[in-house]
Amino acid sequence: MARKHPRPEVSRRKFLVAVAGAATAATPRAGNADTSTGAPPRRPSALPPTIQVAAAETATPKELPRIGGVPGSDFMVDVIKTLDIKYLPSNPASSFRAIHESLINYGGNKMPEFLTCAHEESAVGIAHGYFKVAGKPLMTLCHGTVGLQHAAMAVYNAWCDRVPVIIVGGNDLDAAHRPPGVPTFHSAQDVNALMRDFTKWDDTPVSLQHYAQSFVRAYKIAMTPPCGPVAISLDAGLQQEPMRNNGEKLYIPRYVPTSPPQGDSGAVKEAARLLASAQNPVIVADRAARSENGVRLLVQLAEILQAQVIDQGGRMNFPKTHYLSRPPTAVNNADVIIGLELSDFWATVNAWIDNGEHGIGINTTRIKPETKLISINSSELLTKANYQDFQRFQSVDVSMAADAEATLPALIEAMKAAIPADRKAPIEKRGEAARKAYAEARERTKQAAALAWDASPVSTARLVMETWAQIKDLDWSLVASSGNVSNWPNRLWPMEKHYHWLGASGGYGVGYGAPASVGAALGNRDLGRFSVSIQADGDLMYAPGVLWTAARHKIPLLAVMHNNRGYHQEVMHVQRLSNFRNRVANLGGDMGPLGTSIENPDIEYHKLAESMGWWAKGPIKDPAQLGPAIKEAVAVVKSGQPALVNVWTQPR
Ligand SMILES: Cc1ncc(C[n+]2csc(CCOP(=O)(O)OP(=O)(O)O)c2C)c(N)n1
Ligand SMILES: [Mg+2]
Repeated sequence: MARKHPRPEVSRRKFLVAVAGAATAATPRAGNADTSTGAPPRRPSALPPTIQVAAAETATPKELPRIGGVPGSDFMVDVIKTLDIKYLPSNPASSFRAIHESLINYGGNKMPEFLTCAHEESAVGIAHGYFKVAGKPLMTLCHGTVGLQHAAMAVYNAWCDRVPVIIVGGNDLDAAHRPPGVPTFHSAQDVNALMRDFTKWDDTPVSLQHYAQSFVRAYKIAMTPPCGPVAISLDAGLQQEPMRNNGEKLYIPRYVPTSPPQGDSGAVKEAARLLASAQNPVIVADRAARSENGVRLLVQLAEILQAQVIDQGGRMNFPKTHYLSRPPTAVNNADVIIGLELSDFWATVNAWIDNGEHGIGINTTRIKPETKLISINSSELLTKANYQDFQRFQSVDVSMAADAEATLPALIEAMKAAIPADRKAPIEKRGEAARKAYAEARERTKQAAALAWDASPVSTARLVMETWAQIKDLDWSLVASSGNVSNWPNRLWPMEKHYHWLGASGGYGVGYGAPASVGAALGNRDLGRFSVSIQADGDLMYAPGVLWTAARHKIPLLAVMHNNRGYHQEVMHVQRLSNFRNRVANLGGDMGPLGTSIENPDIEYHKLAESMGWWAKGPIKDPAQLGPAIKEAVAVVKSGQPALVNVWTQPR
């Protein structure tokens, strides 16, 4: 539309002169208050430029010097290209400007391709989600002190979730040569110290050859189970300077993957003996299956024993449609329990009840006193002191510091040899009982899901099942389920393939769901799969800028919102404390105790998403409108775009 009163064209040069003159005339002298109103003196909105600024903005710029030779950061790119790193989600910054320039110009922005991120936490979250689909790590570049501080929580989640991410932090080490001011604020003596407690390894290369070794080593360490994040500090000088002697015979070490640690043969035999003679063996898996093969192996082990399997869901370990799939209470009657990559064995066999008159919880056991415990857990090889992700100490009878998936073939073979002929019939009988229990449990779950089916706001079971109805015929992958929807997807969807469920954040740092979904959807995009996430409101608001990254880089993702207008978990915590203390919780006009609601004003997530290039719809409060809205969104996602449906839901 044409303006009613078009402004006259003002050239920049004339504009500067005009502003300078006006500002000089209008600038009141210090302390010169407007005596008529008593108001303090007003500063002009545009200050006159200094002579230097005016000269810089108006004079012909000086010829820039050209740096001769081959940039050090070009060699760094050569090193990166020997490894299989497809994307580089990152927020740009001067501390790594030299390698940034090499990556996009010398490296052609391929392997890796730069993905523009609005927050370092989003960049690491994207890498986290991507790995769980693709099985390959991504690298991110972070801006020294401030960028790494933003990234830290997401790195902690990756650490707890045993996911490799290569974090490269730009840093200007040379105090005598680095630019003063901002770059110095952003530099540190040891920038990796910030995340040393929750990275597997880190280094500060001081030469290009050192960089080549460190980078390949970092990749190798990150990818060796138990996997984990690694950090490399990247000196600005080393990136920026030309290679000395124009090459000085630098070499790039070859990457050869390390095979995962397998359980000791004696311990495997002992585990097989205990399981073979058990009356009621139970398998518990958390981060056990790293691949489709892991799922297959676990099914094999379970069927040989006709043992019930509890899938704690750190990964997609066991098909939910299998009759041996059981809820966590199945440990109660076990006489032998084998835990595979459990993040918390103590809480698997014990309970902590948030109750008790002295303000501390009560510990109780979930199992019989004589139950034998077996553990295969590679995390034992990765224990550090400060952060408490190793959880409470649990004594077990057979303990293997080994990778579960790598140990399963040997355990399966040992099982076959260990089961005596006269045990085969009772084992078969166990299977029959399990089929019956499984069918009954499914019926109970369906009945529970039907409760409040027509409620408005929408029940979480309805949210999850209306979503299911629209995706069930696609090659789908549930990339994240943030917030708490009473675990309905895992209870109701027929999850069978290893990418049907990717597990949660690891460290329970909220704000994982949105970026990890985008990262996982990126991996699925390249494999031709359909990605869907259940997106909580609280989770999205930590760093919603990742929505823009998804639209910018054409990452198809269906985000169905579990918008309960609150930090509902915290609603319950504060309410519970109010109850303990016999006080009425102060709601301050909201639904939950003060400080726990996300309403008044209600966030219009559909508009938020739309503003960043997503197709979006909402807020949907009437359950009857949900199916058609998701159907529309699915069509958009199939065309290659992200889509969000903002649904008002019940709390859980
Ligand atoms: C980084 C971080 N900050 C705070 C918390 C505490 N916390 C745990 S659950 C939760 C609520 C999250 O809200 P939402 O994602 O909407 O899920 P809901 O509980 O409402 O289903 C919060 C704030 C946390 N775990 N991580
Ligand atoms: Mg919420």
